[in-house]
Formats: sequence, C-alpha cells, structure tokens
Amino acid sequence: MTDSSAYTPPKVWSWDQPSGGTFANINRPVASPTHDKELPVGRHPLQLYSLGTPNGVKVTIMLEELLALGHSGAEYDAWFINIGKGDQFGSGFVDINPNAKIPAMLDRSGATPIRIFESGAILMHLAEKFGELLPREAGARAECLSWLFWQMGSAPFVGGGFGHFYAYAPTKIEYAINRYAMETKRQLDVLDRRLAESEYVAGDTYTLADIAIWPWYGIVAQGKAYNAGEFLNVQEYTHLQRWTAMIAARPAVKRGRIVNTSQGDAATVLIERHAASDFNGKILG
Ligand SMILES: N[C@@H](CCC(=O)N[C@@H](CS)C(=O)NCC(=O)O)C(=O)O
Repeated sequence: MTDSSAYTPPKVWSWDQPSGGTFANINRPVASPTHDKELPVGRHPLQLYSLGTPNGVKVTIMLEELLALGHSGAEYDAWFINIGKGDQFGSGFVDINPNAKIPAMLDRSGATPIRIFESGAILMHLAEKFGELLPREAGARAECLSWLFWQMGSAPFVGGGFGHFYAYAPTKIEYAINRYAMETKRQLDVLDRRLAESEYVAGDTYTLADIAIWPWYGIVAQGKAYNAGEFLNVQEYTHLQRWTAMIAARPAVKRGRIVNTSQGDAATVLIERHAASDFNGKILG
C-alpha cells in the first residue's frame, strides 16, 4: 500500500497490486468465471445458491416465511457458496448470476428453469409467485417497493462504505470512516423516524420491506455488524430497536438467519438446508 496522502492517480488505472484488507483475495476488476464448475441441483422446486450474509439471509427468511404461511411450493435447497474461496466465480454460478455475487436462485417449478439474481429481485419474484408479503393495493404496494429499493440502494454505503473502511480496510482512514459513519447514521435515522410513525417499515403489516431491511439494519442495530454498535451509538435509535426485536422474534426469521452459515457452534449454524427437518436440534436464537 502507498501512503494515501501522497497518492496521485495515474492517467489509466491498472490492476497491478492487491487492494489490501479483508476480502482482497476475491476482488477483481473483471467479471468472467475463473473455473468450470456445475452447480448441484436438489429435489425441491427452488434452488438457492447463497451464503448467510445479510443479502443471503433476506432470501432464506422470505422462504421460511412463505413455508410458514403454508406454501409447500416454496420448499428449497440452499447450497453453500463459499465466497471467500471464490465459489461465486465458478462457471455454473456465473451462468445464473453474471454479477457473480450471492444470492442467486433457480426456480425450477415450471417447464423452463428461471434464473433470478439480486436479492431484491428474488424477493419480488417470490412475493409475486406466491401472492404474499407484497401488498396488492397500489398505494401500499408503492410504499413497500419504495422501501425495498431504498434498502437495495442504501446498504452498499453501509457494507461497502462504512463496514469496509471501519472494519476491513488495511489502514484506518479518518476521512473515509467519517464520511461513511455519517451516511450510515443518517440511514439509521431515516428508519428510526419511519418506525416512530409506523409499526412495520411499509405500514401496519409485515412485508418484504421488513425482510429486506432487517438483515442489514437490524443487525447493525443489534451491534452485531462490524463490532460497531458503540461507535454508531445504535441504542439511540429507539424505534429501530423496537422493530429490530419484534422482527428477530419471528420463528421464520430465527430459522432463515442461520441458513448457509458456517461460523459458530454447530448447533447454531446450518451450512446447507434441504428439508425443514434440518432445523431439528438447532438452537434458534
Ligand atoms: N446487490 C446484490 C449484492 C450481492 C452481494 O454483494 N453479495 C456479496 C455477499 S453479501 C458477494 O457475493 N460477494 C462476493 C464478491 O463480491 O465476490 C444483492 O443484493 O443481491
């Protein structure tokens, strides 16, 4: 790494050094697959290729909620994609997500398999397929989708911005940490104000907006992201705290949040999920 205060960008950027920091080994400026690898396919209509990160957990919570609502067509196989080892760059994965990031899904319930990538698109696909968790009335639907797209556009400032510079970057850069801490706190305030006036994010019912937002902002509010609870003073967002605890208590959320996780006590993680019985014996916190 060069001293950032002395850095003058060259005329044309080139990839001649690792960027440094956690995850530097998987960062590349190209999108092609790195190796041939077919994806496994299980017996259920929905095949999920993912990891238990906030973006991955959105989808497993959604699926567990749909199953809890009685939709057996939402049965799924959740395969573990180890992004630290580059599984997302295998040819089979890139075939279903040209952006090479988890989560990606294959809906094999029809005559022709449908690929879906981007967690927000997956949530919408599932909501529309089963007629759940996305209101039909125009105003309520617009509110719900507005919050879904707010989450999709905002969270990269938290993860790729604040989380990267506060927790993962090889050096602590005050300018970058200040910039992204300010934006992260602004976003937490957006949610706190909304949740002061509304029980759930999109109104008085639980929707896919809560499912999209909780794995990011609920986890930040619990102080479990980037070890930054104190730094961001998350306890000051009292309405966000109320909502975070309420969503965390849902049985489907407790199940969905452990799918495709591998780190921690064996009783608290579920590396792959292929049947409801896979949760038997797990401690769901
Ligand atoms: N906008 C995408 C973001 C997906 C994303 O950033 N996935 C991360 C994990 S949370 C990933 O796969 N990273 C691996 C990589 O960048 O190579 C979505 O919501 O689906």
